[in-house]
Amino acid sequence: MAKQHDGLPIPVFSSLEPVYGDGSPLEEAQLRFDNLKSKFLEVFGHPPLVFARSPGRVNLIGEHIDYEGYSVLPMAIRQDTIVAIRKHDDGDAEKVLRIANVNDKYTMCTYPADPDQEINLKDHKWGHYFICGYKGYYEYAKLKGVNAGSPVGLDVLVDGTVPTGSGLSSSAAFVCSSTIAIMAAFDVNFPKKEIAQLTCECERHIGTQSGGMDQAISVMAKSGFAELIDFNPIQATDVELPAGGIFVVAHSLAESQKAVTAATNYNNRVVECRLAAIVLGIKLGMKPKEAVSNVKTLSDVEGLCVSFARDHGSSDPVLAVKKFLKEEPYTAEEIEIIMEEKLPSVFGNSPTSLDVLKAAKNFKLHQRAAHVYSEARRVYAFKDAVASELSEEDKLKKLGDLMNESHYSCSVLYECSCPELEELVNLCREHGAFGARLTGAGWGGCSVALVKESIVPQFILNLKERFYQLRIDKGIINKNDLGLYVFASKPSSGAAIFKF
Ligand code: NG1
Repeated sequence: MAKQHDGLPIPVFSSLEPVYGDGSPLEEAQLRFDNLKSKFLEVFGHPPLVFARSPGRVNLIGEHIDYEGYSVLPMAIRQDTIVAIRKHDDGDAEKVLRIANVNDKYTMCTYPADPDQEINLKDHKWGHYFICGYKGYYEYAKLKGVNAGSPVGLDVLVDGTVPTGSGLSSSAAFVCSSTIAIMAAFDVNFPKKEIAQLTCECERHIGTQSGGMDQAISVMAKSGFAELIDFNPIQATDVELPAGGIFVVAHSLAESQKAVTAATNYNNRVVECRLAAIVLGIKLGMKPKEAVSNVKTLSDVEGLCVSFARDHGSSDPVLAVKKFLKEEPYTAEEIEIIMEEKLPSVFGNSPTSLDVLKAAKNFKLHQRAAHVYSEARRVYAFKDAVASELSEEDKLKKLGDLMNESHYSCSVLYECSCPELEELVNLCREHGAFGARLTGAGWGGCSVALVKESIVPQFILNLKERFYQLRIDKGIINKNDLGLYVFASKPSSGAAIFKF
């Protein structure tokens, strides 16, 4: 394991090579930057002042546990979002944020240059993600005592290559590159781990109660390494993956609209985990009032669960889940009796949680807690296997097994898979992957498979034939775009600022 680098500020480069390497990735990047410069001039009548880029990510293991306080193990991918920005002068009359995109699908969004503006969640617009970063910058500057000056207008042009709704964190790539571009425009830089924390918090303005993994890896990734990301406080530790294995990412072509489905999917699980934690706390001896006010996540009651397990000759918190949480879904009334409090009053200060309560019929506390505790352990088992004395082949097999177990838990206990993902994961295994699983929030999006390097081209060909051909024939995707949907990925580098 290499030493930590997360206390350094975002690197500033005057050329593309340190981030994009050489050969065709560099040429591709050069084209994108040239296009951004000329389009910026065309749209705004001025050249951009500075650029920031932040990558998407693929999570290798540790799904839906970051918001419960547990460590996760993702790596950055090559696909990223680049934000070109220019700040207006203080004296300029028009105090407006103009956010344009190189992709015509996204029409220009304008917002007032007001850091205190509320984001209209009922009217979802792509530009809202920029406003998350904008609000976040001012909130953080205030917290740090940095004079952010009076708000001025900003011209912004965005170019993103992370597929949206794919579980590869296009949203975090956008929020992080936006925040860093704004900072760079104001000539401010902070340590990476502080920016990771700030971007995680500000992306919540979009209405998802996100955990922080995506922003953390996007900001702190290092080329050639996956990262073990810890929370509270956020930190990243390099993890060198075994040679001979490559991660292949494949899109299920089911788009997962996380912000739109938050009340029944993502935020629903966050709420269920909190309820499971409170009920466990009470069953393990806490007073209901104390549990309701102090227990926020399953990690808060893990100690109690482990003590219970120890008394029964184990160290596995799932033992307490099995003993104290019934498998049948709980009704709201059943939970309210245990908590001695009404659900809306427990979540009264969180409008997005109240939306969950309105939409939920019942709550699967046993299953969600069992997933979180077992998945948290798999992350460490994965990290330990990487560092172990096993042969390369045995290491890859062990990692593959852990990925398969993780998928089973996501699919059966956490119910965040979908038929297309199940089909894809099964095909990956059938065609020789050591292991395969859904990655990211799920309910659509991508799978990730660990594959022996020597079989990668054949493996991808098999997926094309068995999964994508049918979809090409039906006109769902274009044959020429296949490379966007299935690709092998090496760990890429994190956020950067470019001043040319
Ligand atoms: P996706 O939807 O894949 O970007 C989301 C969350 C993560 C994490 C994963 C599930 C955001 C920005 N990201 O990722 O924090 O909880 O789901 O492991 O909400």
